[in-house]
Amino acid sequence: MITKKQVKIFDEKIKAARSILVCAHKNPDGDAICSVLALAHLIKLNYGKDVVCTYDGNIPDNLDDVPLRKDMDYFEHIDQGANFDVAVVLDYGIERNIGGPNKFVKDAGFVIELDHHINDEKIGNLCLDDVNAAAVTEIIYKLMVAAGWKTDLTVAQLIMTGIITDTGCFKYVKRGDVMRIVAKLIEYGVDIQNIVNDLSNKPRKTIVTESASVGATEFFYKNKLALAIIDSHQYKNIDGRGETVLNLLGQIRGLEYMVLLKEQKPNQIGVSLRGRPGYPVDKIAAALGGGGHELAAGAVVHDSLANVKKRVLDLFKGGIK
Ligand SMILES: [Mn+2]
Repeated sequence: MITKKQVKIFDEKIKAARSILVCAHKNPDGDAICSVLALAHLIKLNYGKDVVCTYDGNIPDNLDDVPLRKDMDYFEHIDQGANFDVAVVLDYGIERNIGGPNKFVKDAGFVIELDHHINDEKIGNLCLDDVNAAAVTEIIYKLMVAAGWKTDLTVAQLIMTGIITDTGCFKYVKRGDVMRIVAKLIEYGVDIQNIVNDLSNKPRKTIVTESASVGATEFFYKNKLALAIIDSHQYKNIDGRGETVLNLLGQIRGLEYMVLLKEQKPNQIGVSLRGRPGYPVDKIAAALGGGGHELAAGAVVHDSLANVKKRVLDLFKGGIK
């Protein structure tokens, strides 16, 4: 619930600001990028102000056709001495997830956050957080309505794209609230099929590499756990995620857990964990120094591929009957 008082503070701070930065978490996903671009565009439409949209890490290739995508600037490409009156931080979870842009956030006169992650160490001076929101773009929609802002089809498409990507195309929707927003966006003119089509936008080498990884998957613990690997050579062909590997493995009958090990560089292994409903993976991710959601979590472990593989399999051992 966004209060009138919160809207008033947001309005006053944006009105007074001569410079505004908007950013989200490092290696932004669909919700992170679309919430940055939607909020920046709403500020432009309603306050006539240009906003610096920045990020750290990589933007997945399948998001190349997101509206206004070209407005996302890599943080090293913006003026390093810049000082922002207001920094808006979206979808960040914990402070260290912000990455490079965090130096601008730390120096900003006022920090506004909109997030749906559980976080006990908030960095915002104004916090428009909602852990029940399916996506941060859902919070932006609610802010837009509460503030009575004018909007356009680009904003509507960005909000829908954030919802689609963060809910796995509505699979993870838990409350009717977000679907009522989806209905409004459709009535406004957003075409879900077009958005999903635009998101099917990966380079051929990525899909070919991901398929090869699936083909070499090993199965453990009476075929209840699948473990796939993307080595350092294959890693160059994917956009850092390998989501297709997990999606394909997740369709195998009887499988409870999916593990993907990505050799980002020697002795740096990205671990992605997925569980079927009833088979949580968040505690295993936490044991590896990472985190995430109950059924989708991960970590980055600084050790050899062989050692990380052994460690992950050992952690699952106790939990699998
Ligand atoms: Mn999100």
